[in-house]
Amino acid sequence: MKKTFFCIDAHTCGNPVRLVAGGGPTLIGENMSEKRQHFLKEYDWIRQGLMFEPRGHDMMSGSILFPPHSPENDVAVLFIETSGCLPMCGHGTIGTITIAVEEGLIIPKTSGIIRMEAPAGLVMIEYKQEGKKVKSVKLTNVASFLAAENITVECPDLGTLTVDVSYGGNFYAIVDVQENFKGLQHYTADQLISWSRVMRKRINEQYTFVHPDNETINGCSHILWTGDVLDPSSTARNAVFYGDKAIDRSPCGTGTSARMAQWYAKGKLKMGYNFVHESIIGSKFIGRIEEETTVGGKPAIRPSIEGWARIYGYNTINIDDEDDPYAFGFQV
Ligand code: PYC
Repeated sequence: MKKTFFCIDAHTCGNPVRLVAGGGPTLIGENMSEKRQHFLKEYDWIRQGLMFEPRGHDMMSGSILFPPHSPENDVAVLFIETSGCLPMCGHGTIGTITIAVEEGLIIPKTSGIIRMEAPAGLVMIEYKQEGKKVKSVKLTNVASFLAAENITVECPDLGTLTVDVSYGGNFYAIVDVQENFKGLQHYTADQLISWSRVMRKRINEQYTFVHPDNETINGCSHILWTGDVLDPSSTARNAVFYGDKAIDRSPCGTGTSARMAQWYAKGKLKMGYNFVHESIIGSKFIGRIEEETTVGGKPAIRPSIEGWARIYGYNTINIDDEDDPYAFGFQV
């Protein structure tokens, strides 16, 4: 089988976004959550071929566009990355919208506004343009909530850590500074990655996390490490572990949403204030609480995240398993 994918490559505040603009599959489903299940069952080889080495790398992440299921919406998006298909991805949304608007892949019904269907739910987008360039994208994310407080998990080298688990489109274990964890600036990225892999496995063995409105969204998929800011004008800094070997180079949109929901639940963040979140490399997203709401009877917020992305290349990628033993990629 030989398949060709027309991709446009960009990065959002340092983290990659590979948008599949041509060659994507036709999926069955009434919404993006159902289409995500169909893709995982029948077409996961596309994700593996485009995300894993040698065509991708540990941090690779991307998306595929689909027509919306509801006439008032503008687009539907499937997120693909090294770990699977996320229900929602913030840096992926900022990159996808930047590429799609600049390249004319979406013609919004109202200029500057896009209603985007993600597997996790409806995401509202506002973007600012100068000429053809998209300068910034603000997404108002799905409802986000603190799912569990003060659970304990054994971390190699560090010992027992106490973490909160919060939902911002994916479930995040948030590691705040504590006796056994001095802050992300005291450790290497390799240490954070190897500890995260073990902690994520242990958390999911000991605890269950299922979204109250969609049981296909389950499991703690990411670990969010916190630490000192680089720029004193920022609110907070984080390093998000995802996939098996990745630390997000962007401040992580769903991670920022999860952390804002955690701060909101603890009375540390109120509506109307900016939450400026730094990544491991110092790039920034601006977060805000747009609305107070509930999910499954728990207090929740609808957070917004604003950031930028830049297109850097056009990439025609072949997957041909008759000619290439690594057509579907590999992981070491
Ligand atoms: O920005 O939401 C995000 C994200 C998830 C995993 C990597 N980035």
